[in-house]
Amino acid sequence: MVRMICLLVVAATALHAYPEFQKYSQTHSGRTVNCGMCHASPEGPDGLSFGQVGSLDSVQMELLKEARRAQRPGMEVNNPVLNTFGNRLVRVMGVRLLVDAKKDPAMLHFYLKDAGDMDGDGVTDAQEYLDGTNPNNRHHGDPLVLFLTNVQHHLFEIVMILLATAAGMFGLSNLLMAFAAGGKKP
Ligand SMILES: [Ca+2]
Repeated sequence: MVRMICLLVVAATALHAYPEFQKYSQTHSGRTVNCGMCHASPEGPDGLSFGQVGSLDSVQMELLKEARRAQRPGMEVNNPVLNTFGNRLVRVMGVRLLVDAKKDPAMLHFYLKDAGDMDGDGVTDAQEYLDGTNPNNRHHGDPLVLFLTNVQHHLFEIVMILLATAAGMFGLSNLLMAFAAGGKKP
């Protein structure tokens, strides 16, 4: 009986899935994008596993319902079947705009343009959506882009280390020359 209720809940929630965004991100980037970009479970919201609708307790079900009522942008939500990025999407756009954007998934990039860089890897959430990388994971992305971004972020420290190294080598060189000069007989 409990399992049947869970399956009914799962069937109902399928209406709220957003595979259009996953498909767009995948097509645009050429990367494989799973549901874990926005959802707590990489398998998506529908199912009985952890992070899926069928596994939620009564408190989490209330949070889910509350998040689905967040029609307007700017409302704080904590949907247990979404991850941090997914909840941010709902907060930035609201459910109504999100549903509208399913018709034109490229619009998600437009709405996210001021949403920042959630994982702090230097690549904006909007760009990660286009790149098909995980906005929740600062280590997931094009290695060259992440490397250049990190260099940019730590440029001051890198310059300081290079200057200290150069000064150290200059000092060592002078010291060795002094030793060499001191060892010569007059
Ligand atoms: Ca990022």
